[in-house]
Amino acid sequence: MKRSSFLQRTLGLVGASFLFSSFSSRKISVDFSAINAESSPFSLPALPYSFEALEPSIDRLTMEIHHDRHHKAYVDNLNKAVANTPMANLSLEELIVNISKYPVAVRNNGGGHWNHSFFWQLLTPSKTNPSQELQNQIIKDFGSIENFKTEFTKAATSRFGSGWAWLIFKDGKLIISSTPNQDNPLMDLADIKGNPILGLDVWEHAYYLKYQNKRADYIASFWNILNWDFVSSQFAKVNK
Ligand code: MN3
Repeated sequence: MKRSSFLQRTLGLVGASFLFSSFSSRKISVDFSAINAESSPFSLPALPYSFEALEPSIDRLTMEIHHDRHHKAYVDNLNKAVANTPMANLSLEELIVNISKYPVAVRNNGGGHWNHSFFWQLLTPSKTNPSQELQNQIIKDFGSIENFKTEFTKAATSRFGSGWAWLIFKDGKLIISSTPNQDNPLMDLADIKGNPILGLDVWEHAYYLKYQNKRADYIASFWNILNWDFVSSQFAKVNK
């Protein structure tokens, strides 16, 4: 399969699915296929909820700084890194899947833009549950939902320094992995490559104001605001 179709399958219909999902309260619908196909100049996507919507799990100020400053900086620095180079003509998807060819500033900031655009969709103030299809796969690969959460929490807790924990689908199986910095499993240089269906930002900037050094407490709260509808939609696209 061509890499572009691989990515389109992973992310292409997210925007459309949101329009008809339980997200009717969303103020703005983000079309992930548009983000994937975006090229320079890149832009900061709006959050699909208000800054305070995820309280008390994630506080308003953390969300505001995380989105308006950190994510914006990735976008701005990505634009600077590709300006006046042949990379300015490439889509975010094309940069990410061949990231080993490009400068480290593109890896860090392109990864930062992709990962955060993905992450905002993974959070919701609404109560959601995994689809039956996804539940079955989790039980098959991890024994139970609770055991999956335990294993994912271990990966997220033990990632040293800054990075991400991921749930990816690869060769018919769900696998937990983690990456350093702003790398992700779509990058050609990832240790474990695959389709991400869930990712958790464990950089201190994601939780330090409220949780200080207690990353485990942040991860425990994450399960309360995880958007299982989005994870399920991602899984449905890659499980074909
Ligand atoms: Mn972050």
